Amino acid sequence: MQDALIAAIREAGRIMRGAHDAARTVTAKPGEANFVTAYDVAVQRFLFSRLGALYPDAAFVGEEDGADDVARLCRGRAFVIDPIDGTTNFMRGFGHSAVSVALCENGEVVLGAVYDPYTDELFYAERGRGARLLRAGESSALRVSGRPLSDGLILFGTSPYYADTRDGTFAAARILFDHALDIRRGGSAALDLCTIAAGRAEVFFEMRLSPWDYAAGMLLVREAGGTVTAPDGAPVPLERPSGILCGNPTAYTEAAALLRQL
Ligand code: 2AM
Ligand code: CA
Repeated sequence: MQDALIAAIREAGRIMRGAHDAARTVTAKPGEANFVTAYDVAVQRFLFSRLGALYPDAAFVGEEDGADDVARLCRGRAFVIDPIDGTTNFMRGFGHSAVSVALCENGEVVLGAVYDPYTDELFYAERGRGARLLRAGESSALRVSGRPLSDGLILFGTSPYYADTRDGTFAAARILFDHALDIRRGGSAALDLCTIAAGRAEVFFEMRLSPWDYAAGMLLVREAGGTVTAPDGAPVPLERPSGILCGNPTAYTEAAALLRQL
């Protein structure tokens, strides 16, 4: 079953990778910097149909289906899918976007997979069984780094479609930058979470995201030994949008203390 699921996600990534006319298929969704391409819709349809055949008892919630049914993620089995996380990068040919798939059971994420078709890296976790990186036919364990904040790379997202988060975002970025090695802004929350899980950076935050952006990556960070909460330390819900603060346990604790000062 897992092999078939992983094969479906890789195939979804190939659909993305094969897009050479993405910019021409863009339509705007409500809100600033909120776009959808024909590929977002096609990849989501492909995954709903392929995974629906593999898991006939599961419900499906996706970024592009318009039906705001995230409450469904807390009942029974349900997939939550972002067909292309990092759509703005995808439209511009920036080469940093991913397919994100999470399986939830009664409000808990039990499986998370994020595939970057540009690097061919597939980040995979099952609850209680650790997180792995599958690449070029090899599988290796994912582990967060042990670096403190002072030696840390900080990843963040700007939630550009929500004007009310801007001051808080840049105040947080500034205070973390002052206490860390440097900052990065990549444009795909799912890949940011995987970058923390892989120990390539130390802290990630974004003030407002949707469950399809973070469900899979959140499990990956936790299974790799990291800590994930909302920016104020509260638990992250699955049934509504939330901010995210995560990192290796040491850097997370230091970052959370700094954000409490704001
Ligand atoms: P997307 O590309 O799938 O839309 C960038 O700041 C991160 O925020 C990306 O992971 C992006 O995902 C996500 N994002 C974009 N628009 C959003 C919206 N309206 N609500 C929540 N998250 C969004
Ligand atoms: Ca998306």
